[in-house]
Amino acid sequence: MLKLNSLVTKGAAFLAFAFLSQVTIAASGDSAMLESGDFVGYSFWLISMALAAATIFFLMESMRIGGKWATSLTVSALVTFIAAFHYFYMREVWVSTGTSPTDFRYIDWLLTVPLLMIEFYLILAAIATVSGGIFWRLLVGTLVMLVPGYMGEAGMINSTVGFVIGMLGWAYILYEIFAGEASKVAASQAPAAVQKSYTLMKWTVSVGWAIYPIGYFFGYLAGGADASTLNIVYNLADVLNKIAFGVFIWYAANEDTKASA
Ligand SMILES: *C/C=C(C)/C=C/C=C(C)/C=C/C1=C(C)CCCC1(C)C
Repeated sequence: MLKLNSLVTKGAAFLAFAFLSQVTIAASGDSAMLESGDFVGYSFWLISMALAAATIFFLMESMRIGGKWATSLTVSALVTFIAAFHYFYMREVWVSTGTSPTDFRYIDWLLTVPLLMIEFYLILAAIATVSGGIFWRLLVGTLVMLVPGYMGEAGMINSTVGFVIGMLGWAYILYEIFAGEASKVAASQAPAAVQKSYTLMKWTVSVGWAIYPIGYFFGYLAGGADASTLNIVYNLADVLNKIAFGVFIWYAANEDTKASA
């Protein structure tokens, strides 16, 4: 057992270093130069590195804590991993064109938001018996939120219509996590540490996520927003919505594991 453990840890360390070298290549590659004084460019860079570091942390902790929490922590790592690669690319788009990498944000969201939604299911599944319906309803809410939002931004449908349908999808997600089955399981069966992280996660989905529709509103419905401001705000929002969100899950995993040791 001890042998297997150290083998797994070595494997994880190897993966982490392979990832780090990949990050270094991707980040320094054939990129256009980041100009001194380009604060939006700096914010893309900083978030890229924070996401890469968070990925290694969640991976290593998933190996260390393991057990019933391994999956939740691995999914946190997947979120930051996927986002890190999108951020390398988005930085390139910004640095070489000075325009917002909107398409890539949506591709990133389409992959990472469903994974963030799975986390609500996973942290509850770690401590209680829950139905898969929680996950499927949150997934439907995600698609109703993101697909019309993209179509509205891309000019495929009227931008107000895209916004309104997207808001309904988000409202449905909020309903599920504040008043639906997920919230009931959390309130009635979760130990204190899991309840605490569930609360932080649900407020992240309310307050942290509000930044994106606000950006959409100013960008498309209220006469246009400054691309620099919008990108800095989105970049900072992702620190909360992707990295801190993962840290909340890590907190529950760590506390629950210590409590049952
Ligand atoms: C890591 C990325 C995250 C958590 C992205 C979240 C994106 C949203 C919450 C987007 C929401 C939108 C609406 C609620 C209305 C329509 C426009 C959207 C897609 C920007």
